[in-house]
Amino acid sequence: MKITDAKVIVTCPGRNFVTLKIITDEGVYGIGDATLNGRELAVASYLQEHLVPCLIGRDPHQIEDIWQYFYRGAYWRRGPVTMTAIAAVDTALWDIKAKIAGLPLYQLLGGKSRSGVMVYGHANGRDIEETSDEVAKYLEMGYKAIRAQAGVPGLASTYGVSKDKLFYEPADANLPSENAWSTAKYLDSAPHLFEKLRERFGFGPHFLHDVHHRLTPIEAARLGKAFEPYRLFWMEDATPAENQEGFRLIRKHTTTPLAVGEVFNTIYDCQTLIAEQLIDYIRTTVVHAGGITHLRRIFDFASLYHVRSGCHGATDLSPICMGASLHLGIAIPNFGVQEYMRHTKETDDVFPHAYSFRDGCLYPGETPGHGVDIDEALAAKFPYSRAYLPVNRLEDGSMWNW
Ligand code: GCO
Ligand code: MG
Repeated sequence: MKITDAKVIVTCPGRNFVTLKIITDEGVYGIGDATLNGRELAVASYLQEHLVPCLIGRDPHQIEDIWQYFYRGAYWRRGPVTMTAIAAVDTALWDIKAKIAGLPLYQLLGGKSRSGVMVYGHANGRDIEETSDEVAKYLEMGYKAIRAQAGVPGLASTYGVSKDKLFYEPADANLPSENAWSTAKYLDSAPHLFEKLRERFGFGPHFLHDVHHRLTPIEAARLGKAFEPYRLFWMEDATPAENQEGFRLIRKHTTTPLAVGEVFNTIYDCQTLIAEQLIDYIRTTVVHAGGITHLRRIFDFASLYHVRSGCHGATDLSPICMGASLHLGIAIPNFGVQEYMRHTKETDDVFPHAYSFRDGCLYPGETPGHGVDIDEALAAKFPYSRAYLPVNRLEDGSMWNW
């Protein structure tokens, strides 16, 4: 069996997505997500110019060898653009292998370890009351786990708070919009949100919170401590993790579980975090961490240290990534939770998929492969439209982490 063609498809059904479609001489094809929010065309070009020419003529069954060829074989390793491109190839190849076997992908990954994949949704509001009402809506929809974010009093805009509740989309402008940030104001307000949520909803639902890289380790330690009475499922991205050792300090001070890793792209980004048990959940995902092959390696490593999966699942990860992630999530022993931000109808129409939501869980479905397809004719009706993630400044104008 041979790969005869590989196409890079860029489409914007409400937001930009990059997809790789690998075609074989037996007519079977597979697809992989290659979307890197705000840097889409860099990945499209990396695939088109550098990986696709090397794919033609290869045996699509040799997934591990092809992965190693693009990772180890290239002198320039790692980085989000490279690893997203490799992920797309890898995901498409797993899709092909499972389709040929006539099996849903999870069967090739060891079969089901659980009946469904618990997901968390996003409740957000301009203030605590509005967020609390949003939480009530998610509970009505059957969610067992909910991420809660609220506007910070005194700040014009806050990460995670959007007008359109179900489809939060941070890449909101064709040049980066600017947010303002005050750590002091945030630290004073964030614990009250969870105090109020526990008062209203009790301790049944799981609550999560995303700090979005805004704090230093000692500030994160203080917040983790303040959250303790409200027993969060996790506190996410408390501090930027280029400096993995920074988490030692947070860990020393709080029992609030820690999650990190949506921007990581290899196992080396979380090696210390996992081996020293500095985190509880690793958020690496199929599309940004080298595909199913590499993500499974990360999760296996994590399983040795009681670290569980908590895959990123925002709207900028296409339904293909979600489908692949669900097959992995239902199979691995150390699954934790899966993020699930719903895609718009336009996006779902371009990417018909077998997965479905029921009672707070997603189910990958039984379609051979990862169960997600692309309607190319429809995709062609939505041309690329440049969109950036915002940037963030402190109130005195200093550049800060968004
Ligand atoms: C999350 C994330 C997203 C990211 C977005 C960037 O936890 O879902 O932090 O909201 O900001 O995916 O592209
Ligand atoms: Mg996040």
